Amino acid sequence: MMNKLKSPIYVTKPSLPDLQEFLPYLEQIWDTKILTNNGPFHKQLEKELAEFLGVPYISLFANGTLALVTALQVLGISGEVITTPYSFVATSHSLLWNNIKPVFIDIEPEFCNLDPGKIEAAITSKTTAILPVHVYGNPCKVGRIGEIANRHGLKVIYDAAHSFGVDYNGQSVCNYGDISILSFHATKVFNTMEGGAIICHDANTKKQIDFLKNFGFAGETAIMACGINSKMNEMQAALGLLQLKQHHENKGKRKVIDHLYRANLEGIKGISFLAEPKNTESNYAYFPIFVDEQEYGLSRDLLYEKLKEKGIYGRRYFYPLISEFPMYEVYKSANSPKLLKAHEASQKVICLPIYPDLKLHEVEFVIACISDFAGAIESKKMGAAIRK
Ligand code: T4K
Repeated sequence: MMNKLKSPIYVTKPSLPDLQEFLPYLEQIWDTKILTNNGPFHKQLEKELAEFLGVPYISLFANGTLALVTALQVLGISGEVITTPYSFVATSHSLLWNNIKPVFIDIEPEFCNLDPGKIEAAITSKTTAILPVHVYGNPCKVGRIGEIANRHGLKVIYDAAHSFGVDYNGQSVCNYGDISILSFHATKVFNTMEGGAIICHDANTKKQIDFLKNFGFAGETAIMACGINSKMNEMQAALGLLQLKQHHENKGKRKVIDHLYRANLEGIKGISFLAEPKNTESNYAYFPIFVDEQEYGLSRDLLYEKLKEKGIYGRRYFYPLISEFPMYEVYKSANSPKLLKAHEASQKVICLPIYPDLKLHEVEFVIACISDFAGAIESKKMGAAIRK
């Protein structure tokens, strides 16, 4: 049996630039005393990110949740919105913050994204939009979702919190739909400690978003709507400028880890993982595995606990389903038999550690533990059979 790790490893660990490189940025902030409210680093990061990602307009935010809340507000979404239960709770919280009723539909098991085949049956006279999530950074079926939305006059807001730097069919996945949001939280592939962004297609929408994230101020004295304060500050923006420089190198390191997991977990009975998405430049943000208790011999939760005993702290993203939380289970669409695939994935998933500084011997240790536990069960079974 494998020993325990000396230092624990977590599902992720944020990357940071060299501290020395950050100091000149801090000195400039200290010199100029421009700390926030669309300062020079904020402006520069918006410009550099739009170029880097290949998107037309981007507005920085204090976090991804407020970006989502504002994205719905700027598009005037109301009534009912069709969404997925298999996500981080912020996705649906953004609806409740806007007094919108979430309507949950099931996911397709291939990538755990909202199933386009289930959208039309959920549309009512109150439906105004669809809010899908590119879960784990894997693109949704954007073509089909777009067609359905057009046919029914619905807006599409993509929660692309996991999808920084993901390209689909040769362009940023954030260019699909009416609007997309990103998260730059510490746990994301690109972080500004906390942070986020909205990506939109036209200058006027960006202008409205920029008003809304600054209390709704449209000039010094006019207020255009009940906006909120969700501005990114200058320290976060400066950090973002440096983080951008190391993104490609970090993505390369994540890719090696992803491939190591794929190559070595493949043979373990009862452990499965998602295929590599086609026509996609991935960001390798997460590495979810799915545990089939019958075949593997241990339940997902037991494997999760046994990994922790070894110092490996995965996470069960996304368990429980959003629809199982008290403020959501009251909705008819939260009824779990209708959300069969989402329920199944949620019961089976563990996201394994993946981040640029994760050492390859640590990845091998994770794989060896998963394989060893299965082996231990097999030999126990064999022992029992011999004794019979
Ligand atoms: N939409 C989707 C689909 C999302 O997944 C999220 C956020 C959002 C919207 C909202 O975006 P933000 O408003 O957050 O920008 C984490 C994050 O807090 C959350 O941002 C993320 N999704 C979600 C999937 O995961 P927790 O509670 O699991 O994180 P936590 O603090 O337990 O961190 C996980 C591990 O990462 C820790 O065990 C250790 C490591 N870690 C974490 C932090 C915060 C560090 O090493 N350093 C750190 O500073 O929610």
